[in-house]
Amino acid sequence: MTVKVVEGDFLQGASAKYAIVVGRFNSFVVESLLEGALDALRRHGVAESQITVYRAPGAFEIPLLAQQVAARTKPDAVIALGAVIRGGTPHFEYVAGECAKGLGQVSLQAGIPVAFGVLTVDSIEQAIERSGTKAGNKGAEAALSALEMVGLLQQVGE
Ligand code: INI
Repeated sequence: MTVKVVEGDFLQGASAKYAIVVGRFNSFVVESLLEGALDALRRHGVAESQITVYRAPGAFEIPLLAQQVAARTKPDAVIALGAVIRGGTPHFEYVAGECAKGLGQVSLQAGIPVAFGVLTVDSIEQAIERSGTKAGNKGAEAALSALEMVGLLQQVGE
């Protein structure tokens, strides 16, 4: 008996259309996430004409912008990028929680992958580590996840 396995790769999503929704807050970190995401898409064959970047004020606003972009421009995937840094304030919990919850809703509502490249970290040091230094670049990881999911969804039901 041969079991059919359906799995994405990084090839099929190359001709798809991607929207990157970026929160400007903590921009010194977020711009590195954006560079990482763009670099990952380009190096996997996605043309720049297939990518549009949208900027929101902060992570709290990312879900609404992502929802509107998904509804009005019909991308194949959204890549959400931002940085929520705790810094000892309870504001963190609300902003990070609403951003994650909202993006999950957008994904299911629109029926497209929404990659979660929003850092939720305790310190600026952790944010720097995850935006292109010793812990990799979470923007690039999010872009790869979007690419893989686009290819995977193309295969479902084939
Ligand atoms: N927005 C972020 O993207 N990251 C943060 O760390 C952050 N903190 O800590 O306050 C943050 N706040 C702004 C928030 O996203 C909204 O833009 C603001 O509350 C206006 O609605």
